[in-house]
Amino acid sequence: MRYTEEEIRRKLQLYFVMGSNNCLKDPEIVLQEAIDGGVTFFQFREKGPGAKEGSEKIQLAKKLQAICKQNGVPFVVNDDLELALEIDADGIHIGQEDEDPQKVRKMIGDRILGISAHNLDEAHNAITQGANYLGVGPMYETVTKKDIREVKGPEVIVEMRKNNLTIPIVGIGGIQKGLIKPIIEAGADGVAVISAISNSEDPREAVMELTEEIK
Ligand code: TZP
Ligand code: MG
Repeated sequence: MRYTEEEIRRKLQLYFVMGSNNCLKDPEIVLQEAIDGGVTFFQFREKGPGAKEGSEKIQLAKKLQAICKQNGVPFVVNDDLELALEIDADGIHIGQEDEDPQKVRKMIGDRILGISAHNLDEAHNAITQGANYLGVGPMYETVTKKDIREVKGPEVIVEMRKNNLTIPIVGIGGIQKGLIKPIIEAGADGVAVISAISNSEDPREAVMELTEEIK
């Protein structure tokens, strides 16, 4: 592993997920400000309406990766194995409907593999298939992602911890200021957010406010 399990766990504290269409201003500026505020992990998720493709997507990925590198923030790519390997990302995040995790693990070697899990069964499977961390959600209602599963809240993380799953976990989905405590108390190592940071006029300030709730 390039990152140990405990390093991943610690870095997951405030996990920023972002693509260009989530941003109110230049994504490079949003990411830099978010990192200045204390973001500890980053996922490049370039999808949905107006998302960049081909060489434009690669160029943006490289720019955001460079910002992460300068700041010691792990950089993972959402569901694009080819891109992750081409730019030598720190890892990849895949959903239940994406590529086969075992195939992905073979391709990425010891890079970070994050898998979305919505219930205990999916969590068990993801761990068996080599996940390094789980993204669990949606915690709350969100408008950022259209094809989401049923909202189960932080309780689904409680269930995973009760069943002795010790893998690093972040809660995701609809997480805004004031909603973080129940997720951490449920046993999550951190929270993953898009709009709470990317839709803020002041991403740095937004991150500082969110971080305050995790500590
Ligand atoms: N996966 C489950 S919910 C979600 C993703 C990518 C969207 C999270 O966005 P937001 O704005 O933090 O609710
Ligand atoms: Mg996906």
